[in-house]
Amino acid sequence: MATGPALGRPRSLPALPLVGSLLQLAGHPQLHLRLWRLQGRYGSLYALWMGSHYVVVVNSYRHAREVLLKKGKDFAGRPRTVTTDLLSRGGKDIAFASYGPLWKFQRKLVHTALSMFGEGSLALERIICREAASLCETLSAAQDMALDMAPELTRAVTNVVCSLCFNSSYQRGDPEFEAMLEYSQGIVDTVAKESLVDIFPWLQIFPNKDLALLKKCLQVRDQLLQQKFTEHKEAFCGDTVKDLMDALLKVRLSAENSSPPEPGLKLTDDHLLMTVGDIFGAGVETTTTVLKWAVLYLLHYPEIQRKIQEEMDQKIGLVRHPHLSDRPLLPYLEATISEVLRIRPVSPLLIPHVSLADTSIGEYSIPKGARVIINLWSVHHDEKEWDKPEEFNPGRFLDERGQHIHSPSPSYLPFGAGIRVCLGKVLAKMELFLFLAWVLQRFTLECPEDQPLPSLEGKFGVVLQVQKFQPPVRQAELKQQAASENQDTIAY
Ligand code: HEM
Ligand code: PLO
Repeated sequence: MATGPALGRPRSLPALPLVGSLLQLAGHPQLHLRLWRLQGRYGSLYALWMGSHYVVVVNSYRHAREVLLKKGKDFAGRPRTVTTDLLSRGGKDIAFASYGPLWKFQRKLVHTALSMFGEGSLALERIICREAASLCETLSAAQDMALDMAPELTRAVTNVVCSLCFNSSYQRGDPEFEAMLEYSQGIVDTVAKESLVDIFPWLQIFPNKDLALLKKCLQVRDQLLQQKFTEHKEAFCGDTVKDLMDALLKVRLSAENSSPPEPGLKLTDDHLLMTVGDIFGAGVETTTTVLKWAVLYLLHYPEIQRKIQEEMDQKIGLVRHPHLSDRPLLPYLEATISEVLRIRPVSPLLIPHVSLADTSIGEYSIPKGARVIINLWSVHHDEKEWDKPEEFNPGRFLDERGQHIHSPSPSYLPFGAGIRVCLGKVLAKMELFLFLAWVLQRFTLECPEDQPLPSLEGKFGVVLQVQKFQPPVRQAELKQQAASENQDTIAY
């Protein structure tokens, strides 16, 4: 068979011995924006060195799809880093685990458990609606008092994942919930930031503030997870499965009892704990972040909020609560959610992938062991694919008659794609729709006139967070509705 000419490597940023290309990246806290801008000089696919690690940066959807879908298996690895190893006890979770039979098994288990508990059944919808009702009650009760909506959104989302993982939930002011908020923020602030320790592991021997904070937060998280795990193990009888923790215990039990035992599929306590830790952590931080971005954009674009509410008034009214089956009736709300996920992707660089064999992307050869960063920010802000990409315009996701939702460009991958696609995509979409529908049916979000609108600039990290702000909340005058029901107005 004729072989083509040997492929060349992608163009590389200049690199110095030991530090690699760090000088070009240092001092830019928003790494996704820095990597986006470097396209101007190096093209949409380029390479760089982080210390001794060869890193390939993908900025176009064509190459992103090749990596994630067409050659998904070639690129299904994950890098091992100091901070993610601490978070996942050496990759015993799903998100930061290397590709292999155990990772596949864990993913399949969680997938099955998620379908069992809700996706596709009414159970999960009921849980989300219960939390949405409680959120609306809290907002309603706030009246003129100052209220920071962020922890309320977090509690609502946390309770959904908590019900799913542990069959439990938190009341307002629960000290365990407060501890969870604190440790999770500490982890988000310190994990997987391509920090110097991750690039130069030997720096661990020196005192490091970030690493110390991460270790302290992980101690608190581990204590909490361990306590839930012990309670479940003691109560587990093998028959009734109330939550994800039980489901994992049950599968482990049947795997242990099967003969012959499946080789390479031994799930230790650490594997179970870290798997639940992933679902809990991902379940809370991602969905809450998107809800905060959605609120922020609605504050900046009141006319879009009004359009969502008009659609809700017409299609649902106020005499009943929104259901999941209302999704086809509310295309403008759906389009708004899609636009939020586009303009502020939660995971702007996904989680880095690693090539498991010598392979290629487009016309370039990629060696085994390369770290591949998919810059979702670039994919979602590509001017060749999106008309005025920095403009918040839900209408771009609607067909000409404004009745059906569609993506105008394939350059859209908020949940990734392929073998490593997000495990919580269905759950997250259910939550985003129901929480926003419930809140916007009853409340108008607005910023008090004397307050500046909060910034739309994100804070880069393992998730792209909204910048911290403490907006006061007041309940303005009630708006009369046709059905003589009241609609509260709440300021965020
Ligand atoms: C991975 C996005 C919610 C669990 C990912 C990835 C993205 C993503 C971009 C990385 C894909 C890759 O590396 O190629 C999102 C967004 C969410 C969301 C935008 C909310 C709107 C959730 C929820 C859960 C979850 C609710 C849990 C129930 C996971 C897990 C992985 C993952 C376990 C790792 C998959 C693997 O490495 O095999 N998510 N996610 N996510 N997500 Fe989500
Ligand atoms: C969030 C903080 C938690 O305390 C621990 C945790 C676990 C899983 C991580 C999640 C954090 C951040 C978002 C991640 C998720 C796994 C998949 C998800 C990285 C660090 C995304 C969006 O890729």
